[in-house]
Amino acid sequence: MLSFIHISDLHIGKRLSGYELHDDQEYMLRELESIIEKRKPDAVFIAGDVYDRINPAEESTALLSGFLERLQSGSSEIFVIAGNHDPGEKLSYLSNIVDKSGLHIQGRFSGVLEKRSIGNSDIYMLPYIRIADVRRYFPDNPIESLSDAIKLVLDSVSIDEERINVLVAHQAVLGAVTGGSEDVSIGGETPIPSSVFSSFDYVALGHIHRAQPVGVKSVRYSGSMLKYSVAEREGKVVLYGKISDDGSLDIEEIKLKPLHDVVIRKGSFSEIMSGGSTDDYVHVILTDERDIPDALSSLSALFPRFLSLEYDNARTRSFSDSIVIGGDESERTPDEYFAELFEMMTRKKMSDEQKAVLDESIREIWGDA
Ligand SMILES: [Mn+2]
Repeated sequence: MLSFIHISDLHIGKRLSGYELHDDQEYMLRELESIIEKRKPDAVFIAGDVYDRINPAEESTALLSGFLERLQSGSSEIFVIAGNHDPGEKLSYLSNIVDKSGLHIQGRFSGVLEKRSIGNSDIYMLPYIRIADVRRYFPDNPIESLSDAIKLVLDSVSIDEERINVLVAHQAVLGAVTGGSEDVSIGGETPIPSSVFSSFDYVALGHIHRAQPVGVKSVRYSGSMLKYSVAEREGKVVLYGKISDDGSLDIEEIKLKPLHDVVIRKGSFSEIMSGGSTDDYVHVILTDERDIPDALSSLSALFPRFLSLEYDNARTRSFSDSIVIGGDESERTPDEYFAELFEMMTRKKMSDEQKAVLDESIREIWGDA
C-alpha cells in the first residue's frame, strides 16, 4: 500500500493585480502542512511550479525552504519536480545531498527518468520538458511531437509491473479543462494523451490549475493551491490517495480554505457600494449603462483587496469580454490613461521620474504631434 498527498502549482511569489500574496501563500502552506501532519502519508508529491518565476525573490525561497523543512521533519518522503515556471537548475541545487534525508528534488531532465523507492512502490520524477530537452539525449530517435518525446522517456526505464508505480510530472494532458490562471500556450506544444501513462498506477500532475482526473481516474491534476486569477471560479483542493498492492486507487479531495478568497461582485454601482465590504480579493462587474466617473477610487476605498473593474452593459456587450479600466477613454490623454492603469496594477502613484519616462516613450512612439 502507498498513501500520498498530491499538490502542485504553489506559484510562490505570485502577485494578483499588484498585490503581494505572501501572507495568503504562507497561510495556505501552513494549511497544507497541517493536513499532511494529520494524514501522515508515505509520500508527498509536489508536481511543479513551486515558484512563480525563474528568479524567485529571497522571501519566496525562504517560504519554500521553511515549508519543505517542516514537511521533511515529518514521516513522509517528499518528491518535488520543477514546472515551467521554476528555475530548474537552482531548484536541484544540493539535491543530491538532501536526497538522503527523504527530500527528492528533480529540477531538470538530465536524460534519465529518476526513480526512488518506498517499500514496494517506485516513484518516477519527470520535471517539465519540451521536445528539445529530450532530443538532445536521444539524437538517434525520431521525435515528431511532445507525445513521442514523453513516450520515449517513459519507455527508457523498465517498469516493474509487480510493484506500485507512480509518476510525478508537469505537462499539459489532452482533455484537461484549464482553471483560468495557467500559462498553457495555445498553438505551442500539443497536449499529450493520457494513454502514454498506462504503465502507472497513479500520475500526479501539475500545470493545469483546476483539480481533475484526465481520461482515467488515476491520471490527475491537483490544481493550484490558490485561485490565481479572477477567471478561477472553482474552490481549491488537495488530493489524498491510497494505492493498494493490487493497484486499485482510492482518492479523496480535501477542500482548502484560503485566508482571502477571490470573488466577483456584480451589480449597479449603488448596489455594490451599499453591499458592504469584504476582506476577500474582489473583481467588480458594474451593470450601470453609464460609466461611473470615480468608480475605481470608490471601489478601492470600499474593498481593501480590490482587484479590477469591468462593465457589463449594452456598450461592453457590443464590443467584447475584455476588461474595461473605467472612465470615458475618449476624454483621456494617453498618459492619464496609462497613469490609471499603473496605479491599478501597482497600487502606487507614478513618480515624477516614471512620468518622464512615459512622456519620452509616448513621444518616441507617436511623435510630438
Ligand atoms: Mn502553474
